[in-house]
Amino acid sequence: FISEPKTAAIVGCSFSGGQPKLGVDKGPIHLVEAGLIDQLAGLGWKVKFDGHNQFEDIKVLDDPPIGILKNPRLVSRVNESVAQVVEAHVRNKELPITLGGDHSLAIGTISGTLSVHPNACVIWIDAHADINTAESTDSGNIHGMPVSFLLGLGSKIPEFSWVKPLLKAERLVYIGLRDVDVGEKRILRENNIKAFSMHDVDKYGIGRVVEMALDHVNPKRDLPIHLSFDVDALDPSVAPSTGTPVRGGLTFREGHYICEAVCETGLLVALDLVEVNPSLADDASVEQTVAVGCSLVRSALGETLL
Ligand code: EXY
Ligand code: MN
Ligand code: MN
Ligand code: MN
Repeated sequence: FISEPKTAAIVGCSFSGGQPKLGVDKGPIHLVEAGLIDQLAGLGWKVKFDGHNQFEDIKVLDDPPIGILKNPRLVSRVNESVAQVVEAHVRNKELPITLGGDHSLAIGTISGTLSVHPNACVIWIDAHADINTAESTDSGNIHGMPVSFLLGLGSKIPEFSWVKPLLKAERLVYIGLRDVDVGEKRILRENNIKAFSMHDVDKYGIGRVVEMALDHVNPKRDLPIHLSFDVDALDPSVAPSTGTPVRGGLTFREGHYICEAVCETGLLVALDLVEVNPSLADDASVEQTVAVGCSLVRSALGETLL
């Protein structure tokens, strides 16, 4: 799907409005300062980067909760803008690499991908299912909800009416889950959504899990893939600087294996790397998490394949 020479477009999204902890908006700055662009260029990619998106032009002066949803207007408008940017890159046959920022940004990135490739599948790597609806959320943090918006589940919030339910449940698969709310488990069951938890990773091994995940969403290996990677899928010993760490996560190699296997399909059309929060740990942990983030992106772009 990507034309030669392959072009990647870095979409740095300094955004934290989908959750309450400051600092996650600094994730993209740290990833780029760590040398990500040169690293990708070193792999033979043409890399476009026109500065971090700070969304300064999006002014939401009054943003009271809708129900218990926090910052709903800001999250909506930022994502509408992200969707346009991602859509333009995908249309242009460039690979958008969205650096977060919190995972609410996937409302925009996946909307952008699906508006160009309606048949694309989504591989969601996360400790969490991020599928709460306006009814089921306990926290009101929209980074715990993007998938329900994309599937069109739960009551409709007029503020988000631009989000079209373009994602079909059978084109979505999760890997890495281990902290899923009771209401989310019901939503996964009722909508027949395929999810591989850490229990499955232990039971089958990551190789088999990725194969089963691809067999489910992409049985003929002919559909475009959007990979949305939340660093909290990794074990906190591997990626400590993140807002909602959960122990018992993916090892360094398991995380990289997923990126390599997706790269190997040749079907990747968009990548998100989100929830790196450089404010939440000591310097060494921040450096480690940022380095792992860069390394995952490189793997998705072919570094570790011979
Ligand atoms: N399920 C919880 C909630 O809805 O608030 C926790 C969500 C954490 C989401 C992080 C980004 O993956
Ligand atoms: Mn997430
Ligand atoms: Mn998560
Ligand atoms: Mn909860």
